Amino acid sequence: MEKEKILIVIPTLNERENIPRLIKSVLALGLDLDIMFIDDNSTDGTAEFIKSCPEYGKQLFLIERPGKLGLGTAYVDGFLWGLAKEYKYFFEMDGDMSHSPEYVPGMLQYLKRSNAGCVVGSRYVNGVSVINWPLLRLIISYFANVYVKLILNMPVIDSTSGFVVYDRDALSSIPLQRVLSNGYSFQIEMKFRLYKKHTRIIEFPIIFYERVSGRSKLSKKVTLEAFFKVVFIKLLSLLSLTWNLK
Ligand SMILES: Nc1nc2c(ncn2[C@@H]2O[C@H](COP(=O)(O)OP(=O)(O)O)[C@@H](O)[C@H]2O)c(=O)[nH]1
Ligand SMILES: [Mg+2]
Repeated sequence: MEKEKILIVIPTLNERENIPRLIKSVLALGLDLDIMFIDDNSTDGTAEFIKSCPEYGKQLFLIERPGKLGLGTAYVDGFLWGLAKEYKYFFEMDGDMSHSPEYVPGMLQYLKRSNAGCVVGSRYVNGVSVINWPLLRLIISYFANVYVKLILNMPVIDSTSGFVVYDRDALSSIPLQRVLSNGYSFQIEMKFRLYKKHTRIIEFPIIFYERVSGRSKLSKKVTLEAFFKVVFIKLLSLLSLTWNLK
């Protein structure tokens, strides 16, 4: 495998209407990359579509899980698969086209040019760059970041963003099997764990587009989980000397 190879990990739950466009635009970037989908038994033919692509088994890979096991464990499964191989860069991306593949080369360049371990595609660097969200959702997301800043005090503006690229060393420094969060707080916890390892995290401005097809799979329960998990993570990091060890 090439030394600089990229793995893009994409969790999917009923994204059949979105992934053809997503796959096409990611592959059109012409980068040396593979995509790993983690599908939680979608009922709309998502996995079948992936398997029917000519690139399947070459540039497109798929882990099929028996049911909705959550976003966090999906990423962890994808990362562990990639870390067992020789990928150098690991992207996290949603499967609903909210994270435009056009930012991938820029985020990657930014990571390579810096001494950071992670670049976050950030919605709140230049004001607010989110398209088509209801006002309430925008307010919740914005204040979630303010809340996280207050509790965890890490130098990241958009800590809940799920559009991220990690350098292999940074990602492999995180004890992935010990990550506590499975929903929105997964994004926060990953960044906090890096921050606690003194890994530099930098932000790249992106415009986030709300999905056009399908619907959100993350519930109010997941939002609430994130609210409490942030405090829990903070407490654990203060009380347990081993919480961030492999
Ligand atoms: N494999 C898997 N994917 C999930 C799960 N929950 C959400 N996703 C995927 O994660 C991405 C983000 O979820 P989405 O529903 O768009 O969340 P939102 O953007 O916060 O509304 C999408 O690609 C979903 O299909 C899950 O439990 N398992
Ligand atoms: Mg979405």
